[in-house]
Amino acid sequence: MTIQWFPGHMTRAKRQLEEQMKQTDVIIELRDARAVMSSTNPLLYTLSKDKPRIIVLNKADLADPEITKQWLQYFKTEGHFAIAVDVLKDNVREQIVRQIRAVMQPIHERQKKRGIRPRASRALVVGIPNVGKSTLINRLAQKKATTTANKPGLTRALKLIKVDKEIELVDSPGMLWPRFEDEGVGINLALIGAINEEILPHESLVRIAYERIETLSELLKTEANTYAELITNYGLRNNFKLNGEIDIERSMMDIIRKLRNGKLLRISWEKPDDYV
Ligand SMILES: Nc1nc2c(ncn2[C@@H]2O[C@H](COP(=O)(O)OP(=O)(O)O)[C@@H](O)[C@H]2O)c(=O)[nH]1
Ligand SMILES: [Mg+2]
Repeated sequence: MTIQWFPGHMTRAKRQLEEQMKQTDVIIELRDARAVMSSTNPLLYTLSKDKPRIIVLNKADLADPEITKQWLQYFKTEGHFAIAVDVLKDNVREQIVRQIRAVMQPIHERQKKRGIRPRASRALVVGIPNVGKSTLINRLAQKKATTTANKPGLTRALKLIKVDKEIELVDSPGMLWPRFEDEGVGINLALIGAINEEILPHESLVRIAYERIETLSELLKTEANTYAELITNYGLRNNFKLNGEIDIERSMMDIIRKLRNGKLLRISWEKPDDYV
């Protein structure tokens, strides 16, 4: 599911995120391993200030494993904890629980020194649409019962899911909106299927993929010397017809869908070298 964003949506999402953030101790930031920089939003750091953060590069099964390794090294060098996973298959729960304990420990130590008994740590899963937030929440929660945090005052009570004795998870994910204002970001997000492709014509998306992937026509088992030829010949080969003519639109959509689903190759659209 892709969502169209309007300024009103963003304002509402920001307000909600601020509210969720106030009531959480640790942030689990999901990014897409195929577009690690494009799938975040710096606003998250403005809002979360110095809260401990766990970076999860999700959909690593679709990304280039070599580049994912480079990203993990990049975050390590930057002093951040990051893991790369396929949330659908990997056992992420254990890794994340262990890390939440680790980052919360010094905070709990300080509280104990001040005579405060630490309560269960509250974690918030944050990320752009379609990055895998709901899937991760389900994994962490293991269908555990939801409780409600009593919050006096005007704030709406936060629904919490018990992960274990010491960790609770905010029931609804923190929604980050994509940064459309940057064209490069928009392209990467369209290539991974995080945003509505209407932002970019399908033709541009196929052209960009054709320019970036040398072997694209081979992978599609279609002979072509230009991206336009690729679209036509691929439609022809698959017999995509509309009113007796080649259905160009269907041909383009099919290529894009295959790319997004990792049906052609494992690809990362951004690498750390682009950011040094
Ligand atoms: N290949 C792959 N697909 C994933 C992974 N995690 C989630 N998905 C798929 O991505 C889509 C969006 O996931 P969802 O959890 O609904 O994302 P949300 O919008 O952030 O809540 C779903 O079709 C998931 O099955 C992953 O690690 N690998
Ligand atoms: Mg969701």
